[in-house]
Amino acid sequence: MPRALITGITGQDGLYLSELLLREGYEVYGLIRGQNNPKADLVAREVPGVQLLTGDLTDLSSLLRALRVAQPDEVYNLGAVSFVAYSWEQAALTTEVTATGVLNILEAIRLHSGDDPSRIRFYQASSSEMFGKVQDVPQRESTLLWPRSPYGVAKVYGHYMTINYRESYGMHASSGILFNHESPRRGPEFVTRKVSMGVAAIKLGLRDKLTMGNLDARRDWGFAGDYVEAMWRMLQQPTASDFVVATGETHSVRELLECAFRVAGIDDWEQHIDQDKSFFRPAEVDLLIGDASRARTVLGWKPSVDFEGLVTMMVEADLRRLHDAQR
Ligand code: NDP
Ligand code: GDR
Repeated sequence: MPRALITGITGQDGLYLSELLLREGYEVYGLIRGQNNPKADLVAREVPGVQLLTGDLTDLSSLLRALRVAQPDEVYNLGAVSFVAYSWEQAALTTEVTATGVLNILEAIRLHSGDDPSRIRFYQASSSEMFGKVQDVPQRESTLLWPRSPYGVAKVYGHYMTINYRESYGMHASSGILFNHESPRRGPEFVTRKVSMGVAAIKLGLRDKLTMGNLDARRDWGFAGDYVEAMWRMLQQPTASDFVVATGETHSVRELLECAFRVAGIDDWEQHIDQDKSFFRPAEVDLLIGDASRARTVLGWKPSVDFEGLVTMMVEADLRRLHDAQR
């Protein structure tokens, strides 16, 4: 039975990835931080079968302990301070977790593996946010990185450190440059979920307005369930490398709103939107669109849910959830 250790188990991707690995017959361990993390219940409810180990990406010895217990064949490093807007407010913490945390887990694997650092396969959750002020359209593996947020800068560090451990120690370390991926499990601070929850509340008459930031930003949005499949496929390759994972379609936040209100059967959507400067970012990433040809050719990966399907899935899930909560 293969064994996997996932950091960031309580997040959106941790839940989808552990479902996939359990389906594939893995023994799955998840790293959870804090002495009484309230999301432990969520993990137990959504993915029973995952075994939780206490640890933190900022604490090297806790990572070594987790590796000793889990004895994993594969490690997926999904843990991060992942909300871009927040990274300006806590840039040092973001650096500690999202950048130095990657070094800590790589170093823990190297120390734990003894003579053969390649025996544990490693996945790093890199991000399209590293492309920032984009230098190519669409963005691919070879596009110059130009991050625009403390989060993006931290991810660039983790990305290059992963490549460096691969080249220095022969580790099987791969980096997935994933574009935005969403789902009904997305955190409420991210724009797609903020919109799906807000639209559902407006539809059920629980509120009238949704306050947004920049409506012109464009993102390449896919479904998280598809993207964790790409992570897993990367670690099944004989050699490690880096892959862009994206749908190849881009939509603005305005189009996201139009689509979400349409799904809920509301036509006069602009009446329900306010804008507030506090939701704008000090430096914006205006346009992201990924070229996932390499993932398609080498991994045989392609997305199964399009933009309309994704927004429909999220709005319908929030309508159901709110409706049930009212009963
Ligand atoms: P989430 O924000 O949903 O989850 C982040 C996870 O990191 C949570 O489980 C959180 O734990 C954990 N975490 C935070 N701080 C620490 C720490 N100090 N030590 C250990 N774990 C910690 O993110 P997603 O699931 O959406 O994303 C997964 C990864 O992929 C992240 O690294 C993200 O940056 C990256 N990524 C995401 C994309 C997306 O569109 N979703 C696109 C590209 C990359 P807790 O619950 O305790 O806070
Ligand atoms: P992003 O996702 O920054 O791309 O990072 P987010 O959903 O937060 O923002 C997407 C775009 O929407 C604009 N926007 C708003 N965003 C939020 N959160 N709230 C608003 O009210 C709002 N109005 C407009 C933003 O300005 C931005 O342009 C996500 C995270 O999952 C990262 O961890 C990951 O690496 C990248 O995706 C790829």
